[in-house]
Amino acid sequence: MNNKTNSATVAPGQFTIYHIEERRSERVIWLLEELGLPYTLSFKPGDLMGSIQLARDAHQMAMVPVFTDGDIAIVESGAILDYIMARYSNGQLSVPASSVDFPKYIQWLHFAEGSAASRIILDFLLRSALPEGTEPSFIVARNLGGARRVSTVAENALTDSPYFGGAAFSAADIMMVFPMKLAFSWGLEASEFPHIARWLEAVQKRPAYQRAVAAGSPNGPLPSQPQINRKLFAK
Ligand SMILES: N[C@@H](CCC(=O)N[C@@H](CS)C(=O)NCC(=O)O)C(=O)O
Repeated sequence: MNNKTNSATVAPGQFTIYHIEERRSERVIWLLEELGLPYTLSFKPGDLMGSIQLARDAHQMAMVPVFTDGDIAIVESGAILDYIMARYSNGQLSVPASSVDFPKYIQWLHFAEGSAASRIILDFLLRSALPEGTEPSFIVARNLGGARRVSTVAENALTDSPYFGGAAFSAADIMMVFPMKLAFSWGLEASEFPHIARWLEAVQKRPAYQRAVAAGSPNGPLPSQPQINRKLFAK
């Protein structure tokens, strides 16, 4: 654990995940645990800036996840999941283009970062920055409520489907957990989104998820940060 990769000498198929506890890099750990593929984690438990520095040494973007496979270093968690599945999963955890579930799968695989995470985080930042009692401008008002909007679409998708990718658990679910947990942690009520709550509980019970959390958060859950208003999305 926590080895730095010497990219000049590592053979393809030897994976390193640059990680920060409870962040998007957990997706990559989870996928590799589901697939039973070995990996090395590079991070400094409890040291956010130390972990970012390790990521910066691996990729100029200096964010996590960075994924290295031999000499290859790539960023973007969705692209990393696609890369791993395309090269190493033999079809596991993806949905073939010929399946009736393919449109759902491909939409949610990309929605997770493209719309869900980005709108939830923007909503949170706008609410955090808006002084109390201030009337938001038109453009700010248009973007407030993004968390509820994307969560409502996700909730509706799960009314007739156990998983985001349709009938079976897939990489689309691995991608969607991060933004949905974020929305709940910032105040969206599970009672208002019962299908998401049911799905979150089910997928987080998976043994591979449990192993990913144990590996990625060896000191247990991060302490809560009192400076973050965790109820910003409450009605
Ligand atoms: N869309 C990217 C987002 C990556 C991202 O923003 N990662 C965060 C942690 S979850 C990060 O590294 N933040 C540190 C920074 O940007 O300085 C992905 O899905 O990989």
